[in-house]
Amino acid sequence: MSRLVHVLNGPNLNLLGKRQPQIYGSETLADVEAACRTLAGELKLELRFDQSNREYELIDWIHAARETAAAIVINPGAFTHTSIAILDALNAFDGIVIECHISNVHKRESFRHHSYVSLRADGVIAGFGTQGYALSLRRVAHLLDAKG
Ligand code: CA2
Repeated sequence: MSRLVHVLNGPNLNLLGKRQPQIYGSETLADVEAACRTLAGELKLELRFDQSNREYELIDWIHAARETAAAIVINPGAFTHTSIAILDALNAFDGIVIECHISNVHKRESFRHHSYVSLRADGVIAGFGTQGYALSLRRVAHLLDAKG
């Protein structure tokens, strides 16, 4: 059985660590990817890690994951709050879906309180900073281990 986890990052997350450290911290996305790779090795997960500013590219990766991945960890960025298309793509994926936000979206502007992606996600994490990615991977490994 596949233990491939595809970690997907949406728009503007390429700027992580370069602006707004008070909200998103000082780690870059490359730092987050490196930490995820180390942890994935420990958890015996295979990892793909991508970022795009383009909605269609995220959708294409979700479609590709249908054939290859056991789980998707997704920080859809602002598409969280707008994209029915990403929700539809995730609804066509049979594996585990974890929605991961660096900031606590519920403590922020009201337009960040609603998530289309949460309608599909098996778990949601928010407000744990970039540590949320590691916690998401741990949850995926736990669920895959439980499936046997
Ligand atoms: O908290 C999160 O992870 C978000 O998904 C981040 C999105 C935001 O639109 C969501 O409401 C919550 C924004 C990502 C932008 O990332 C930046 C990082 C550093 C500097 C500028 C943008």
